[in-house]
This record gives sequence, structure tokens and C-alpha cells, in this order.
Amino acid sequence: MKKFFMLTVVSLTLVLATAGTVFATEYKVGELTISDVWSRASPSVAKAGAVYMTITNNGAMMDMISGIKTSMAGKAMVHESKMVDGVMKMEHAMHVMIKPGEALTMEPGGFHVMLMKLTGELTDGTSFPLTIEFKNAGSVELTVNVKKK
Ligand SMILES: [Cu+2]
Repeated sequence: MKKFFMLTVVSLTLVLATAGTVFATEYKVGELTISDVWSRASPSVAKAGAVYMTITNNGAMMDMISGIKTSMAGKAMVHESKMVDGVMKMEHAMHVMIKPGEALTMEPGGFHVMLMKLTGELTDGTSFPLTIEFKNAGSVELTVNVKKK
């Protein structure tokens, strides 16, 4: 039983190591570091999509997302998914703060960049550019990797 558990741990570590090398791209803008930028592949009929990433604030000042633009969508904004009375709902997150020394993780079920009025298909294995602007750090162009996850 113990041996089986050990084997599971070893194989899980290998999977994580592999994933790490593929999505290791990190972006720096001002005192912020952005990593794990990805979007979930969706069927061609989809009208909307979502982008996820991790934004880490290495500085001493609070920062805030002030704008998002991408050729992949007519409109892009930060949403937060929340459970309300047992139902998953999304709402527009107006002032998303990234506190000093902290990280904002955008992941399925929580914060995400909502892509509305998609201009193309979110096909597995492709990528597209997305520019994110911060109140203090300025703006940076990211490459969003589309994948099934
Ligand atoms: Cu949303």
C-alpha cells in the first residue's frame, strides 16, 4: 500500500515538471510578474471564452488592472465567478487589486478575463496576443496559450 502511494507521488511530480517546462513563460512589467497565461479551448460555436493567469506583485505599492485588449475578442474584462445560493454566477470585477507581496491567481471557478464577442476560434494548441494594462506598472503584451485543461 505504501509502495503504491510512493509511485503515485513520483508520477505526479513528473507530470508537474513537464507542464512547468511548457508554460514557463514569465512576463515582467514594473514590479509585476505574470505567468501561466492560458485560455481553455472551446467549440467553434462559442461566443465567449476565458483567459487565466497569475499576477504577482513584487513591489511595495498596490496595483490594479485598468484595461485589457485583445484581437480575439470585441470586449475583454475581468469577471469573478462566485457560488450564489448553490448556483455559479459571474460578475464584472471592477477594481481588481494586486496587493504588495501577494499574487492574484485567475483560475477556473474564480477570477478570469472574460472574452466577449470572440473574433475567432479558441483552438487547442494555438495562441493569441492579449494586452493588459495596470494603473502603476503600465501595459504588457502577453501570449495566451489555448489548451484543453
Ligand atoms: Cu466571465
